[in-house]
Amino acid sequence: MNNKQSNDPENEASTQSAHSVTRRDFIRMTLLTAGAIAVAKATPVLAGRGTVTRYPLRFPPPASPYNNFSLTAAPGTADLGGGKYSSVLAYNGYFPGPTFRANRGDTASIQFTNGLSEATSVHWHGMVVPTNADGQPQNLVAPGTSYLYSFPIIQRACLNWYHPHPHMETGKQVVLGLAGAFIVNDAEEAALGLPSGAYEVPLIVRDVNFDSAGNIIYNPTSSGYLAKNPMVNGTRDPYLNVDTAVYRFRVLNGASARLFKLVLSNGAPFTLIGNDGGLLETAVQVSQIEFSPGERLDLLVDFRQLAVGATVMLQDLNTGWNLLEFRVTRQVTDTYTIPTALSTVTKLSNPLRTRLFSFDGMTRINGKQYDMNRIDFQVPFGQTELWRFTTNGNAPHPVHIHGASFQVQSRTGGRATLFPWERGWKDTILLNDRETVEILIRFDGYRGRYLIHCHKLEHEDHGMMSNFEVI
Ligand SMILES: [Cu+2]
Repeated sequence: MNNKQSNDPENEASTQSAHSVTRRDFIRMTLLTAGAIAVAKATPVLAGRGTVTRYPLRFPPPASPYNNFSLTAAPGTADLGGGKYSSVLAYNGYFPGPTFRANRGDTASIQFTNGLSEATSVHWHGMVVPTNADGQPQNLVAPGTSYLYSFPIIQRACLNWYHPHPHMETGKQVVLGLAGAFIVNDAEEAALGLPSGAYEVPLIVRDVNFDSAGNIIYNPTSSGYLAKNPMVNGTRDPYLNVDTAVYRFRVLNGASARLFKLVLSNGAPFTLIGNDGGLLETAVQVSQIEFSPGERLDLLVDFRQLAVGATVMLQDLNTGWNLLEFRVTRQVTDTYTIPTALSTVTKLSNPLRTRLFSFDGMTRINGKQYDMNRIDFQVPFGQTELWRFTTNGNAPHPVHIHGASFQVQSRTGGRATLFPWERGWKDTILLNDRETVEILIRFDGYRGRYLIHCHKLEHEDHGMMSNFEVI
C-alpha cells in the first residue's frame, strides 16, 4: 500500500502542520489548502468484493457567508474521482457546494443567483431563520434572477446544510448536486478545544446512480431514489490519509431516501459528541449508528493506537458498502483528552397542547397532500407543545421541521427505543413503520410560516409536507 503521496494536497497540509502547531493555528493553515481539489493519485486496494481503485476525498472550499456573499446555482461538471467527470448542478461550480462557516451572533448575508433553467430556492436546513429567508416552496427564485438571503445566526454551534426546496423538484435538484454544509461555531464549543483544521472533516454521505456515460442521474422508483453507489463529498470510492490523532467528523446523511448504519471496520467505537442541533450534554461511545436523510452526526474517531500503514474503513452495515477508507500515513503525538461533559441542554417540559401527525402512505400528512397555499394549523409563539408522529406504513419517514429545533421524548412500537444520537436538540427524526415518536417543540425564533415534512425527498416532492404558522 502506498502511504506517502507527496503530491497529495491533503498530505502537504498535514506535513506543514508539524507537531508543534496548535489546533487553532491548524485551522488557518488548512483554510489555505482546503479549497484545492485533491489531485488523484490512485492506488488500488483490496476492499469488499474485489480490487477497488480509491481516490482522495475531496473537500468543497470554505466560505464566509457575509457581505452579500455571491452564491450561484448552475449546471457544471465535476470530477468524481480519478478523472471520472459527471454533469452536475453545482453551487459556485462546486459539488458539494462551498462549506460555510459562521459564528453565532453574526448575520449571514448571501446573494443567491439562479443560473438554472428552472426555479429553485435555498433552504438552510437546521437554521432558525425568518420565513422570507427559509427558501420555502412559495419563495422560489426564478431562472436568471437573484435573491438576498439575510438572517442573524441565533442558534448554538452545529452542522447545518443548505439545499433547494422547490415543490416537486427538490429530489432531482439535490441528487444532481445542489447541497452544501453550513457550520455554526460558538464560544461554548470553542472552549472544548475539539479537533479542528485538518482534524475536523465534514463528510456528506449519500448514494448515487450513473448513466452509461458516468453522469449522475435522478431515476427514483416508487420507493424513492435508492441508488447503487456510495459517494462521500462528491467523491466515488474515496480515501483519506490520517495521522495517529483524534479526528472530528461532521457527518451529514445527504441521501434522498437511504438510511446509513455506520460502523468502523476495526470494531472501534465512535465517540458521539453531537447531532443536528449541536453538542450533546455528554460524550458517549457507540459502535454503530443508523441515521436518515437530513440527520447529522458529530463524531470523534481515535486513530492514536494504530500504526502507520494501517487502514480502517467507514462502512454502511445496511448495504455492506465501504464508504471511506482511512489510511494512517503519519505518526504524530496527540495528547488530546476527549471531554466527557460537553454542553448544557435546557430541557423542554410541560407542553400546553398535543398535536398528532399521521404520515400516510407516501404523499400525505393527516390525510392531506401539500398545498402551498393552505396553512394547516397555527402554533403560538414561545409555547411548548408535544407533537406525536405515527405512520401507517411506507416508512422510513425522516420527519423534519423548519423554524425550531426539538427534543425527542419517546419512541414506542417498532425499534421502541431512543438512541444516543437522538438526545439533545434535533430537527430531523426517523419514524419507522409501527413506530410512534413524541417530541417537545417550542418556536421562540420567529413568527411566520414554516413547514413540517418527510425528508425522504420523493415523499416530500409528492406532497408529504404541511404548512403551519407560528403566531
Ligand atoms: Cu416519508
